[in-house]
Amino acid sequence: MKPIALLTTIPSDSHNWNLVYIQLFLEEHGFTVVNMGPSVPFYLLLEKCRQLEPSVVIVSTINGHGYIEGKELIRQLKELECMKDIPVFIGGKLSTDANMSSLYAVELEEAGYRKAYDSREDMTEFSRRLEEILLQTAVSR
Ligand code: B12
Repeated sequence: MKPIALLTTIPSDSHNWNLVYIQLFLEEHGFTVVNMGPSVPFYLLLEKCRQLEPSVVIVSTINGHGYIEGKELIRQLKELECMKDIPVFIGGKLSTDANMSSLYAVELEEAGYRKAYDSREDMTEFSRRLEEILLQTAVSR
């Protein structure tokens, strides 16, 4: 059975094509993807995490509010016992200021994300992280 990647966004973000793109990217890397679609309220995400116990959670956000709502999201997620050790990644366009986004990425990592990607970083590093998770999941089974 393939490991589950839970794909989500922040409550205010109604963009969808970024989610479609990341879903395909994750599927190509060997994950079963549960895509929660745009504008996901925190409570629904928490409910899904409890229900699925995913191997990884990916937050894709491009509307510029990621650096604010992304912090609240990770705070609530890490309060769940089943999510304490699960890697969570965030990426896309983290703010409306490209220069500030790399600083916000650091803040988001300090808040609990395994890695935060601003729009200029390429997908190779993300691929590498996904491959690590696949390997770890295979070993722990
Ligand atoms: C299409 C679009 C819309 C459509 C959305 C349709 C739909 N069903 O999705 C509509 C018209 C509805 C819309 C609305 C709005 N939009 Co709009 N939209 C866009 C647009 C033109 C393209 C986005 C897109 O689909 N890209 C295609 C996907 C595949 O690419 P991507 O999103 O860039 O994702 C890539 C990376 O970000 C990265 N990535 C994404 N997620 C992740 C996650 C991880 C972990 C990693 C590693 C990488 C990663 O990988 C992807 C592929 O390279 C962009 C401008 C642009 N050219 O990017 C603006 C843009 C995103 N929108 C913007 C805004 C402000 C809005 C509105 C608030 C406008 C308004 N005032 O009403 C609203 C409301 C949005 C809301 N509430 O969230 C801004 C966001 C500001 C910012 N971040 O700087 C942008 C950047 C336009 C701009 N230059 O100002 N939008």
